[in-house]
Parts: sequence; structure tokens; C-alpha cells
Amino acid sequence: MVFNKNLMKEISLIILYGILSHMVSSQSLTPEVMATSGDYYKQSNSSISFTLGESSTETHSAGGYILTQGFQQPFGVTVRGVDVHVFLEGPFGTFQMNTELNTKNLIPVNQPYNDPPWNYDGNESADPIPNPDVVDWVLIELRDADSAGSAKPSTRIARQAAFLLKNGSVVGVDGSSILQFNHVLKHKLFVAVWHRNHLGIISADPVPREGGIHLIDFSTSLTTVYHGADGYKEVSPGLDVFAMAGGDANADGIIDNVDKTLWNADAGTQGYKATDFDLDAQVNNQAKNKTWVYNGPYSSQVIVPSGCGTPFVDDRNGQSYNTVEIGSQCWMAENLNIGALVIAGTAQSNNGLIERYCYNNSISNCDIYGGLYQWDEAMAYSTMEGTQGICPDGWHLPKNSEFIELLAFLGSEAGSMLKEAGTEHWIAPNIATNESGFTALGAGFVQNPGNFFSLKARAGFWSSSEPFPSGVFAYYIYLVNYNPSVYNYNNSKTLAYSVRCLKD
Ligand SMILES: [Ca+2]
Ligand SMILES: [Ca+2]
Ligand SMILES: [Ca+2]
Repeated sequence: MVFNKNLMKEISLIILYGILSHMVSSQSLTPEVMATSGDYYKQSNSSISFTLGESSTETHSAGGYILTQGFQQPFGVTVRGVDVHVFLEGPFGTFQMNTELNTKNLIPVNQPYNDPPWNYDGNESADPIPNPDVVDWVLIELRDADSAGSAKPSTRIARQAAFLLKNGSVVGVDGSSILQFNHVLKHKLFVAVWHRNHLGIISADPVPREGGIHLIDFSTSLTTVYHGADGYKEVSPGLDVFAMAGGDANADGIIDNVDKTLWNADAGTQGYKATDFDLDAQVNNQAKNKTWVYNGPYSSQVIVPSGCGTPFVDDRNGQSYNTVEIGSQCWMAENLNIGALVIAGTAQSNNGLIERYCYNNSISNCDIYGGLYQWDEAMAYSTMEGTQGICPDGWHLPKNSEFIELLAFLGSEAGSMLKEAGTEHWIAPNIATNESGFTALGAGFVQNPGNFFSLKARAGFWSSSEPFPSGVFAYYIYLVNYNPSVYNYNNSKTLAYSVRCLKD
């Protein structure tokens, strides 16, 4: 028989519209994803999805119902063309930017964002530079999130190195076309712009799409940029022109004396340099005074990788600790293990020396489970909530409120999510998934004089908080092997528990 696809489609549509027209409920429909062609789906007068094999997608609505046909993408907008308009403070004159680096043939043919903090390994290149209007390379980043505040680095869906033209247009390596991507959004599109020595920015609002193009012009107001007043600036007062703030020679998101020191080292030299803030190939006072001097209060408001998740080495004793980001906190993922071994039964004391107990007085247990510390020792004999205690520089003994924040983030199964799974460091039954990565071990505790309890059955972690009025108790959390709960109480400061440090 002759199979006429278009006829089949028309017939099917008529059938489906018939179904639609007879539906009486007002349930809304969500288009379904279909992997193969030629079927439709109906359940309780509520949902239809239909594909015949044609590559185009159309959506029809009738009454409160939606019919979507064609090979369907997961429900979401596809980002294709992205048209970005932005100025850099340094090279900006009155209406446009200078192209001195280009004129002097100093712009590298390969994109310059391979190095930290960008670590972008794209192979964009252009030889020669394709347009005399090119000012410099920029790096465009797309993030898929519900808000700029939640657009963390983990929401990144794409990056592309591109050329910035003197009129503010960001174009591809051909020197003229807008940037092309191909990504389906799960949430909304936020666009970040990076430059070698200007503060990175990200759109404050989802970037709108018009005519199939996502379009963002950062140059028109402070409010186009997330926390614009803190990291973005007006460069042409009265003309309402705004630009990325210059002067960040080391690209750490902050304009401070470190950048000035770098500028000092390069002063008087020429070339394609991070210390040439106005991009005219000269490292001179003019550039410094125009940008760096005025940008002290500014810092990039783009959320950047925290560095959490990579091991941290405590240079006091060379001990390495895994770290883990949980919510907005960065925790050590191993128990603190530092100090001279004291035999349980002898109190740890304020003697200028960090002291630890090891379960059963065995160093090998400290190697696995970390040290056990009485509260005053853990606090380094401070009583200040949130103090560094015996944690390394840059870390502190968590406040009880910071434990509560952790537990609130994880929810009702927090104990399970905090514990290492399996029965190597817990006795069965161990109700644990370690979904958080915190990797709590059943380190047990010490009760003087010299008694050890609950190895592989309990983990306790001191906070730096005391109940009111202060006295002989301090807050801690503890976990047990046999359930997914976390207990948050106070207990005698003379007990010795584990210490988990939290990044400042
Ligand atoms: Ca800096
Ligand atoms: Ca300069
Ligand atoms: Ca001590």
C-alpha cells in the first residue's frame, strides 16, 4: 500500500482534535518526550503527545489543551544564537572602545583563557584577527538556573571564547556573527562575561529570547548585572553607559593592592599584558589611574568555583583532608587529626600544645578516625563561638547554628546522608548513604578517666557553641549506626569527640 505520511498526519490531527474537542475537564497538559515516531498518548482525558516522524515540531492548542507533534525535545527552550553587548571600562572612550591591541598586532590568535581562574580549554582561534574593530578576546559563559543567585558554577552549560568589537558587540571568531550554541534549557538562561583584567559579570535576570535569539545588552544600566552596584559601573555619566570594571590584573574577582603590585612590576613595559588595564598596549599611569584607582570597592559578583571539593593540606603537620561543599558550606570530609597523643585518663590541658586522644590509645585509630578532643582543647581554650580553635588557618570549629544549617539543608535523613555507607567504619546495621559526601565515621568517644565508647557505633562532632548560661556543657551533634537521624544536644565539655572544621 502507499503510505502517505502527510495524509496520515492530517488524519491523525483530525482525530486528535476530535478528542480534544470532546474533553471537558480543564487539566493542563505537559508535552511528553517521545523517543520514536508514530504514536499518541491519552490518559484520563488529560494528556496527549504525538509524533509522526517529521523533524519539525508544532504545538496546537484548543481550549485549555495543548497538542504537540513532531520529534520532541525535553520540554524547554533551546539556546542557539546569543547576542551579547558589553563594554570594558579600560578601553572605553566616550562612545566606543579603543582597538590599540589589534592595531599593534598584539591580540593572540588563540583564545587566552586557558589559565586559571578560567581553565577554559576551547580551541577558538583566528589568524589573522578577522576584523579591525576587535578590541580583545572575552569569554562568554551560559548558566542554566532559576535565578542569578542560584546560578552557581555547577549550572554552567557552555562556554565560548569570542571577540569583543569596539561598539560592544560580542562576535564569533569570524569577526562578525553572533555566538552560536545548541543547548536545551531546563531552567532559564543567565549569561556571564569574563575578561582578562576586568571584573566578570552575570545577567541579573534571565536573558530574554526574541525571534529565536537570546539577547542581552549589558551597557544600558547597572540593573542588567547581578548585584550591579557592587561590581559594575557607569563609565559615561549623563550618557547612561555602563561597563565592566577594570584593574583586576590577577583575575581573582577583586581589585586590590595585589593588582597594584603587579602593575608596579610591569610599569613602563608594553605588550598584551594583564596589567594594561586600558588595553592600549602600554602599562602606564594613565591606565592605572583611570581604572585601578577608582575600582577598590568593586568585586565580581559572579559566583565562582569555591575550590571546595579538592583536598586541603594542613601545613602544621602535613595532614591532607578531603573537602566537600554541602549547600553553601565547605566542610572537611575527614576528622581533624593533629596533636600529641595523650593517654586517655589524662586531661588535655591549656599548655600551648594541641593534644589528642586516639581510640584505645592507638595511633592507628587516629590515622583512620582522627583525633578525639575535649571541648576546651578543641576550642584552643577560647570560649568564642565560631573561633578557629585547633582548626587550620582559614577554617573554624562550627557554630551550632552552622550545624543546624547543614542539617536543614539535608533534611530528615541527614544522618544517613552524612555517614559513610557500608560496615568498614560502622557496625551493622548502618543506615547510611553518604549522599552529602561528609563521610562521617563511627569514631566513638572518650569519657575520662580513660574509658572508650562506641567505636563504629557513634560519631560526635563538637560545635563551638555553649548553652546559656555558659558552664560545663557545649553543643555537639552525634550520629548512630542504626538510624538516619542526627542528634543535636549539649553535653559535658570533658567528653572527647571528633572535630570537623568548616571553612571560614
Ligand atoms: Ca585582583
Ligand atoms: Ca595602558
Ligand atoms: Ca593542649
